[in-house]
Amino acid sequence: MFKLISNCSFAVALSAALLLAPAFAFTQPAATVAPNAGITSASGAKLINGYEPKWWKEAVVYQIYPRSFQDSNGDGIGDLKGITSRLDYLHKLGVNVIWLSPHFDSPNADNGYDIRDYRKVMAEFGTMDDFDAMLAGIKQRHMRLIIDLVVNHSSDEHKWFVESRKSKDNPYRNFYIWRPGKVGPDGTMQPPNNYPSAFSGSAWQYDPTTKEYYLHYFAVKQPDLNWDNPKVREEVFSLMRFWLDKGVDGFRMDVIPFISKQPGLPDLTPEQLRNAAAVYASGPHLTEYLQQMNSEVLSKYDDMSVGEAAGITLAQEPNLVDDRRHELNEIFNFDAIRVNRDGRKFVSWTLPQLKAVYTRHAEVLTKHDWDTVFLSNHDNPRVVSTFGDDSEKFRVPSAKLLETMLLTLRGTPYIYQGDELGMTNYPFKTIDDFNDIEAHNGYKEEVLARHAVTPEAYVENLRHMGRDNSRTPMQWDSSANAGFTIGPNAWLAVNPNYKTINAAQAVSDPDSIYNYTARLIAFRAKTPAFVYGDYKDLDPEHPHIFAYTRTLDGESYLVVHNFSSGEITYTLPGGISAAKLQMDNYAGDEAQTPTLHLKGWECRIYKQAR
Ligand code: TEU
Ligand code: CA
Repeated sequence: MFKLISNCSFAVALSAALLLAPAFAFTQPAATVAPNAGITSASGAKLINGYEPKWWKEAVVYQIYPRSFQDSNGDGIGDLKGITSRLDYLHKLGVNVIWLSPHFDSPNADNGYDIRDYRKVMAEFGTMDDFDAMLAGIKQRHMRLIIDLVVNHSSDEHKWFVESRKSKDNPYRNFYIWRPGKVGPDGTMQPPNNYPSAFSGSAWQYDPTTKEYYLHYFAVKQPDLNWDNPKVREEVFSLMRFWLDKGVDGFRMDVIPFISKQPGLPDLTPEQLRNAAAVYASGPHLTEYLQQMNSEVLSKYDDMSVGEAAGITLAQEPNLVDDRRHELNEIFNFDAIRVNRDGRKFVSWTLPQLKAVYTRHAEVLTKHDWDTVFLSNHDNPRVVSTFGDDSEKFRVPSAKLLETMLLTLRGTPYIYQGDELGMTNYPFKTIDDFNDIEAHNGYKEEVLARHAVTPEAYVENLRHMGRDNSRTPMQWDSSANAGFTIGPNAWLAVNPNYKTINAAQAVSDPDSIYNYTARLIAFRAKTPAFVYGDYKDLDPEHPHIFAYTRTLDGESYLVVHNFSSGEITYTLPGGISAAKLQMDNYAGDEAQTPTLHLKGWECRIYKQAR
């Protein structure tokens, strides 16, 4: 496997009342914010603390992995009708944008990230009518939908590739990246260069029909599209318009920095081999292709775009998101997720390392840039098991703390399905418990072929890092298969802890992570400081306390987290008074004092006196 270094997350009545408020409070005509008078953006909008207000900056995004969300017909596979049946659950949580992982026709070599037909719904997920009904249900609830644009590669079963591989002079030959092999010193045919695939082995696959190799940065069944061919770009822009014209509100773009390939495709140096993603993400035409996509498609709609930015460093981030460049709105930068891993290997991490990520982001990104905040997704383990404490005693408070952090840091927050329930990693025992192609290919290479690790050590690492941790079915209730399916078998095993950790329990319990998160989202929706406010870490070196302020127009909120299971007495650094408690993940009985007595994994939000 190559190291994708940059990848490669009150009272119930009150919260219900707040949820009736418009979905995007600050950019609605009646702004609740006092913007910096007289300062306007290029588009004429009044700036807020130097930022141009946008609905996608104020959004709280919820990621749905459709295969695992809700099955409606008993085949054990989540589907679009299932999603539609759960929209009220999401609306009550208060999220206002849904990011749907791929729902397109696919042979599922990589669970839909290998697309066979970009204009067709995956048969297992339903029909285009089901999609339209889902979209209508989302709009009815004043939410928005972004879909997954996977166009660095397609499926090898896409008609373009079926044609492309037929002959060297096929009109679609140049839709993909074909090269003759090299003759090795021993006379055998070798791949054109030493590029590694993210899913183990070479990034080249020999195809006997034309006796050439095609490039695939991911699985063999995911051939990379040739973006240097203008016809490929036209096809992509056309399929984007197809979905935008249907009413979707934008795209999450899969490994988008990889679309421009290196001229001549030279071998990677040993140094580059340690971080192939950085080379794959630095092709010379990336800017040109994204600007073309923006001018021909994105700029014509009121949409949002978020790029998955494998291989992009923080310093490079403005090249993709600075609003004067007209490319993307925001990207997923994996700096935070990466603190506990070396490639795909789980390593220990410290709180100062994590805090430093957020400080660096605040320093490097300007008011023309926008950031994302996430700690989990369908490629990463469960947030509470990774950054919190999933023991019985601390699972609930630490999951609430992590949601608090996500929703009060700088940038658009992304909640991955099930994290609002505190769903945990799965107790995998052997490689046979996994579905994920990455897990299986890695096992074949590292355990079976290279004997680099024992089967036990390999599975132990996957228990922490494996992508299937977050892909186990949503836990809806305590009935068989957690209410995910009425059929006998879910496509991937349900976590055995579903009897206690499930949505039915969470929705009915006012103190659940779900209801706490709903209150937090409602609080954020009326508190522009959490969106547009400045960020300051008050105590970067403290090993267990994460304390920061968000300040807008003289209004300041203080957020304090105890990232440990121990009780901590903490005195706020010089001059900071704790002021008025707004939210607490434990029953808030604390006196208002600069010295705080924090329980294990306690977090609080205070409003500071002016
Ligand atoms: O992921 C690309 C990526 O950079 C990863 O996080 C990757 O899945 C992992 O590191 C493999 O080592 C995107 C999608 O999110 C992922 O689900 C797909 O498998 C991949 O692209 C290919 O489409
Ligand atoms: Ca189904």
